[in-house]
Amino acid sequence: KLEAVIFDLDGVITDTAEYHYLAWKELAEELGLPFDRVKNERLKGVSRMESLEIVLEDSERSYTAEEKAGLAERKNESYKRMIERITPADLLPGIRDLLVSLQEQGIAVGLASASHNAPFILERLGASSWFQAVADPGSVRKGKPDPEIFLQAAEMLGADPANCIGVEDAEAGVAAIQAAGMKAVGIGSAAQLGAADLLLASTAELSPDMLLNLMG
Ligand code: G16
Ligand code: MG
Repeated sequence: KLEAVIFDLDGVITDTAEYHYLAWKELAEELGLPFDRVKNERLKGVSRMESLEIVLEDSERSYTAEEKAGLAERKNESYKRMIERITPADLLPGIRDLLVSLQEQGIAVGLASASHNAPFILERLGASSWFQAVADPGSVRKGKPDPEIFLQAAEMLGADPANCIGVEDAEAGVAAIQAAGMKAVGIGSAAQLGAADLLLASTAELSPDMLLNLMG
């Protein structure tokens, strides 16, 4: 029986990756470091501090923990200015209808995002009321592919992980869902997400019936 669907945010509910890209690029340029869209791919689903390590990997000089905290803060301030522009029109295709029908069918909905800005983004999208639980990445010790954040969301919803489906666009995210004992829906291509229990090219293809069938 399907009790809950637990979503990733970036790449599933909305596409914040472009804003992360622009904010990291701005920081990299200030530091005189190369940064492009290829490198940005490696930041998807990865925490802010781990992302910074990837941005700094070509640097000739090393940074203290304090300096790193300052750089991450700088990136986050410019990112926060960008996400103020988000509106409900930025929900990815099919997501609004899916969340409405899950609510109508009494299926719980949770969020398992690595982003500390997730509550603000849900608010800007007008999507907060569809989520009964938002896991707190600040309280999670290990990021994806560790299952911790998906397990926290299931626990907040009072759902048995075996009766949950997770939806992800990142390889580490699909691995996290499966390690949590949940069924994984991957949004993307087989090259990265071949391990998913159900693979879809776009969120537009998601439907409640498809999710109910997957649960069996
Ligand atoms: C998102 C993005 C990552 C970002 C991370 C942390 O994860 O995909 O690129 O680094 O959140 O974001 P913040 O700096 O806002 O805390 P997800 O899990 O929603 O795909
Ligand atoms: Mg994602």
